[in-house]
Amino acid sequence: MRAAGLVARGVVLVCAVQLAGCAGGLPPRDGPSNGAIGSGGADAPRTIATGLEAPWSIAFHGEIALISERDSGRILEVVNGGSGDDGTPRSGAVREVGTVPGVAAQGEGGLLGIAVREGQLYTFLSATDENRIVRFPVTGDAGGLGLGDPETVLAGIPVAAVHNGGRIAFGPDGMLYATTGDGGVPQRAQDPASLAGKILRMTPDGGVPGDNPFAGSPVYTLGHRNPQGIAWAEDGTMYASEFGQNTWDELNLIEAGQNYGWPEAEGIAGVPGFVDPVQQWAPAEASPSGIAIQGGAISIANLRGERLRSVPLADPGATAVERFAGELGRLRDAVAAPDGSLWILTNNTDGRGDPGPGDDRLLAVEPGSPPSAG
Ligand SMILES: [Ca+2]
Repeated sequence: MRAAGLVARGVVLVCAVQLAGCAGGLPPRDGPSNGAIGSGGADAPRTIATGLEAPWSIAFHGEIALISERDSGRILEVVNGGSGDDGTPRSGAVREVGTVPGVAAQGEGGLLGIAVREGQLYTFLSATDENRIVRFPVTGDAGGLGLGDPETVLAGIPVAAVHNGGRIAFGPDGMLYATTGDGGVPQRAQDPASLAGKILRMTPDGGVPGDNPFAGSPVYTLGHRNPQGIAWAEDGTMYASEFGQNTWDELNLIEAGQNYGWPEAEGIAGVPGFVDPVQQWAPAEASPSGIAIQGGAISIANLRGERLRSVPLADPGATAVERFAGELGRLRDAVAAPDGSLWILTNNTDGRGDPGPGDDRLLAVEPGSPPSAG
């Protein structure tokens, strides 16, 4: 398998650049490793970049990886795909593309999700008085990218110190989707007139698509507390991760016009009128942010749970594979990389984590697969 070969080679390369922890890949971190399978050994992550400051999101401009930093407001590019011409990894090889103007980092807010379409970089950012989506033309070539003039795509999303949502991505329908949190005001999630506590769907220019479920509104689904991950299966099925309050974090199957319950229902509650999640986890073992679909699984980056969890796409309610528990610290994002691997962002430098050597890091791992495959 291509991915397996990539990861196996990664073990050697990581050891070549890291003096410690070669026997088991990266040095272990303090923390539980309760039954996690597949960690260490041939499954060891390949380091793409190090020294990131509170990174939040990864997006690909062609084959060039871009990273957002929440507090600095910087957009970084990974130079030469993270390796030199001879395949030698260039750990930490990132350069600044530009700084997004207007970012007012506060609490969980700042420069959050990013997405790329047709040479434009879309950013979800917290300003002093609102969250908004702003796009920029990406200028220049690999190793010398820049940002052109900003253009606001959607403004007026409520901002707060917590629960800003903030993930953006283009769906297979060519539309831009954005997750928004309740901003600490739960009832907003049930208010169709509020842009908070929702998943939004808009045209690349920020217009309302004619086939949105609520006429004239970018609201696509409602009843969300703090969703931070969205991804689509090949058949177009959309999934979203969501932070619950104290009891259940969620993985939801997203369908237009549906209500996912918050704050009237949390987790699998069976309340009529609300859609239950396909799977739920206790926040201490989860706290899910970015998700990606690659290799037959939905892979979920978990913050407080400090693990990568992969749910089999063929049966999203089935037991998940858990990897890297307690080894990498908090995980913020997961994306499907063009080379078939899964790239993940650690999140240990934003004040809530315990930074290890090189943190924060962008890592390539083997994509998740169903636990009972074969
Ligand atoms: Ca729910």
